[in-house]
Amino acid sequence: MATSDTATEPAPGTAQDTHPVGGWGSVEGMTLTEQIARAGPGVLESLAHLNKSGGTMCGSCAWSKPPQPRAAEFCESGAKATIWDLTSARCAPEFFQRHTVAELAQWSEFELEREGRLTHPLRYDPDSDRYTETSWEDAFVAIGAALRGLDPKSTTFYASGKAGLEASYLYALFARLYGHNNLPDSSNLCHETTSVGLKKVIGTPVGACTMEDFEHCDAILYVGQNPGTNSPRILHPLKQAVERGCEIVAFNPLKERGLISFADPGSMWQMTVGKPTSLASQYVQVSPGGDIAALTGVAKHVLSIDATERAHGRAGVLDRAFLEAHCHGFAQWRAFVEATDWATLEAESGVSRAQLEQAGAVYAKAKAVIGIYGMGLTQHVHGTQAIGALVNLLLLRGNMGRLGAGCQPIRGHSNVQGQRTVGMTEKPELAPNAKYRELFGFEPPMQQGHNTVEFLQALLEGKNKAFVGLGGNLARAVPDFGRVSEAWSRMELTVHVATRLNRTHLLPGKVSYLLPCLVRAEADEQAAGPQQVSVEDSFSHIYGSIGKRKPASPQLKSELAIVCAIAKATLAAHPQQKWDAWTDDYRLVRALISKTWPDQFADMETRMNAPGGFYRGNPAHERIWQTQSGKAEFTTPTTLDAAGLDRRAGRYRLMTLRSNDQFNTTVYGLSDRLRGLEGDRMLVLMSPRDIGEAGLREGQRVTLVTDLDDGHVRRVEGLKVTPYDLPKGAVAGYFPELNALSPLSRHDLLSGTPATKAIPVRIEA
Ligand SMILES: Nc1nc2c(c(=O)[nH]1)N[C@H]1C(S)=C(S)[C@@H](COP(=O)(O)OP(=O)(O)OC[C@H]3O[C@@H](n4cnc5c(=O)[nH]c(N)nc54)[C@H](O)[C@@H]3O)O[C@H]1N2
Ligand SMILES: Nc1nc2c(c(=O)[nH]1)N[C@H]1C(S)=C(S)[C@@H](COP(=O)(O)OP(=O)(O)OC[C@H]3O[C@@H](n4cnc5c(=O)[nH]c(N)nc54)[C@H](O)[C@@H]3O)O[C@H]1N2
Ligand SMILES: [Mo]
Repeated sequence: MATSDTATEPAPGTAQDTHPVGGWGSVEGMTLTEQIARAGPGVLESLAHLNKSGGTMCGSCAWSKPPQPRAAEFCESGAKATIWDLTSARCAPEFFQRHTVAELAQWSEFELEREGRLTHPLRYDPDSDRYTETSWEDAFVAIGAALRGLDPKSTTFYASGKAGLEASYLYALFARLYGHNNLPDSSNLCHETTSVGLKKVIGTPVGACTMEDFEHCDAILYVGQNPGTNSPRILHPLKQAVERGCEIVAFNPLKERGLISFADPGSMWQMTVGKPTSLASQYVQVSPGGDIAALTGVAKHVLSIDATERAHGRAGVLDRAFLEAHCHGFAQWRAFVEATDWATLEAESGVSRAQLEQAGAVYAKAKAVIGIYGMGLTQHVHGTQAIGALVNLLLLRGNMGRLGAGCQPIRGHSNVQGQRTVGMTEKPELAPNAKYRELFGFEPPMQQGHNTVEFLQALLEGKNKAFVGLGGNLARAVPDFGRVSEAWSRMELTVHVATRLNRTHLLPGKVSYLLPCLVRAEADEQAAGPQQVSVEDSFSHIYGSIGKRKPASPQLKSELAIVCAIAKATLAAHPQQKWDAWTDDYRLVRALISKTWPDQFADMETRMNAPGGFYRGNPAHERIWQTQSGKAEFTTPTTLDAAGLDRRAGRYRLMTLRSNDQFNTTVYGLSDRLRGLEGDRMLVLMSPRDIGEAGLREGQRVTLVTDLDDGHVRRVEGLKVTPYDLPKGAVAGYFPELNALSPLSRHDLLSGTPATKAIPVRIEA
């Protein structure tokens, strides 16, 4: 259905509200959360410092921090995350005296996190089934001894994407000194598809745009990313682009309000008398997993426009010079597209030829185009191919490596890209091994480590004996939650560096520690004085970040200090491995990062504090293709269905989503304001037509059952049928409540990213 309307009218039977994103509604949202989190005084001052040079870099998303920040350079989501961090609620040892782990395991995610910040190091006592206070010293000694007693290859060091570059660099170094490459991070659950898929086609594992490109593009293909909730600060450049005439074509099964209309909280005029800006001029409601077909259809139309133009003696719309000089695989791909008929493309994408042609017409006339994407492309069995399909389209007209053009993934955690940059990877060939030898005097392990899915497989087989987590709520965030939680407690050792209590902590291994750390907004005092950390955004810019708030408890340690102390307690002393000195002064660690990657990180110490940070460069941005062929690669699809599922009767494709009131498994409340859904997260969204055809009624509670014959039964009960504007055969609900339905075996075939955007399900009334 949807075409070029701004879609402020709710579809029949849906509960969507009509408020634009960003306006007064977001201010109300902030006030509410502020009350819930009971943040202490001074929180507004902390917010005012966010994302400005000399201030704190927000821990919510990885969007850019502009050199000329606005007065309030934060969004509703960033404010919620910061206020949540700075709560005055405390989850102290007395709390654990009152509650056993078995009892807490019955609590919801929201109830657990609402108890507030962890204040003391805790050790699990199996006799009383309680976490009890311990000293840092005892904790480190015990963890070191436990690690020394295990085969390093049977242990996993995970990171969630928040810890700064300094702690992450040392964490990866520690893993390799200890003897493994088992270094998955949260990227393995989201943009690993990018690390592998984008690298394959344009030779860089990260986005190739800069902020400047947003000032010069005249079309944006916006695929499977929800800016209103997950990266709201991007709405400002999008709005500015639209106001100067740029067209946005959205590809998304669900009409996300953030892509439809935006009122700017920074513009008093818009907030009071002005009209909100309409963002997407066309909304292509693809079927979940339908993007390879949809983007191929758009490209097919571009090829046909080109043929018509040339038949009339004009130059055509393809960038032939670019295709000739810079691309590989074009002829083969073109033959595939020409041989694929429209009926197939329509069936596989779930959208009409007319709509795909309309998108093709916008693309063909635009001089500079950016392709933006998120989890709607990456979390599929053929996610890497879906990224390839977007890149194919961009390459056709040379929209790569020039002003106003490029391919830009929107990353999740605020430093998830940076953690990969500084060596957090399971792939030994991506580790800085020569520098490790030179700077630290050891031979790094060259055996492949495991990514998150491989870790979970090893866990289920009883082969993974220890887990150290630098943040995250991994057991809850991954597929097959049920089987995974059973296996989790069988580990010999579990260590969590965390800020708040979560479900994974309630699955203690035989020896188990919960180590509370500072958040980014808190002052980090070490022997050499107040310490800064650094992070990398989605545009490969590096920024210094300093916390100013008084820590939630005098007991807290920084992530870096905890990593160094565990390393020191585990490894034999070595003169080149200066865990104490590095803890005293993080500048020494930045100096190591500069020495490890001098081309990218030279003079990091001063450059990271310049307004707008510093750019570590990106070869694809300069049209240097570090791919196998040395050129940008066209991807000839092996399938048009990114989900890799047949369309049998009674089978639906379940997309798992984030609400406006959550950060991953951290659920702040029950309001999904932007989608007009309030008070309940146990929902299954469905089109009114599908509800009718399935003989269901609105409000009825149903059970979703995973439709996969692999010997495992996966069910989630009590989901309320809720009409929503969705394509036929698509249903949607919330992560993490529905994670028990997601099979671990379904993941992107090249990168291992779990396929949580088209889970095959049946509905039982
Ligand atoms: N407030 C807040 N901010 C966050 C987070 C949070 O939980 N809360 N999480 C952070 C993290 S770690 C990440 S990775 C990012 C995630 O940010 P996003 O990439 O936006 O991820 P999702 O919200 O999971 O889903 C994105 C969109 O994909 C659409 N979609 C689903 N299936 C398909 C499909 O097959 N094709 C297309 N074209 N679209 C599809 C959905 O409707 C949804 O709008 O956000 C980060 N920022
Ligand atoms: N079905 C489905 N599943 C998904 C997704 C989906 O779209 N659908 N998305 C996936 C994605 S993209 C991701 S990234 C994962 C993430 O899922 P999670 O692992 O839940 O994400 P985090 O936000 O990293 O973890 C939150 C926990 O980290 C700790 N924490 C918070 N701040 C800090 C800090 O500054 N330092 C430290 N050390 N700890 C801190 C707190 O204890 C908190 O409980 O979920 C994935 N799972
Ligand atoms: Mo993520």
